[in-house]
Amino acid sequence: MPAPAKASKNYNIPFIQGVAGDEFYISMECGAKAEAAKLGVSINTQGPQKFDPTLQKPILDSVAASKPDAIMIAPTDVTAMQTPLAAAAQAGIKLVLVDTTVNDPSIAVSGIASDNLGGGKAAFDAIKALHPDGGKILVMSTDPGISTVDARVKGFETAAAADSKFTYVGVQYSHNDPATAAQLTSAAMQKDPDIIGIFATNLFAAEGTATGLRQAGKQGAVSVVGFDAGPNQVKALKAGTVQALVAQQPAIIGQYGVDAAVSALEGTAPPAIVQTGFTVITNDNIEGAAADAVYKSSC
Ligand code: T6T
Repeated sequence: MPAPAKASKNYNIPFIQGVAGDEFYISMECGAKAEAAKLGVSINTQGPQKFDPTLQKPILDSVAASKPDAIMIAPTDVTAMQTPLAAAAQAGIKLVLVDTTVNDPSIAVSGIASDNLGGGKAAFDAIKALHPDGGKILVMSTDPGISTVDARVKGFETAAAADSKFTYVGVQYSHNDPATAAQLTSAAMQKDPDIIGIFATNLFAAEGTATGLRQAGKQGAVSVVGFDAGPNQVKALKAGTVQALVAQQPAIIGQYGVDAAVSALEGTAPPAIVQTGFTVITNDNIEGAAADAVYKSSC
């Protein structure tokens, strides 16, 4: 992502998170703020209390009504956020989609996201490395219609389908609620006690999956690979309740988001799509090469 020089004016670029209080989006905000300070522009962050388009849409509508120069946003649903975003673009606001996207991202000047499909495959590979003889595997996701987690599920499913040693028992949706993920995990273990691995597609799904396995008395017996690497996920990794984490680069997504917005405002079109990478964290690299990949709880 080409970084623009200092902005010609102090642009107002609000950042609307997928959900408030999530260390992934907090780390993104930290990266965005640091870049904004460098370029001389302003970032104000807000997010809904739940990862829910009915709560995010009013925030977007009121931010758009304040006529900012640009908006950086992680849309909470590919369909429900399309029309409100199109309206904001129509009003002349430059949109940058960070993390998640919508069905038709052409309303935005740029979209910056992890390689979520590749991350889903990496999660399967991590389970396979732990269980080379294969077995039953499950996915714990959040909600259908969220571009990121849907791509992770797809990447995982495609890799699993290509390996006949593994039996994929399907995906469960926990609505981004750890307690629901815990209940669904316990129920899945009752139905299929021989599950050997679970891929949890985000931070809250991973937290709940580990709890559910503990409640089912299966902690340690079933491998958990979780997307995201908040401080709690790292604690779970070190405690052995989770075996691997696929850490995204939220601070870089935030940094690139500001770069894209400023470039567009200064009249240079940023790349339409920017893909960022991920790091697979295990107990073998958490104290070394992967230590910096851990998300922040505050900037
Ligand atoms: O996994 C991230 C993000 O990429 C996803 O779109 C929603 O969940 C997280 O924010 C983690 O909670």
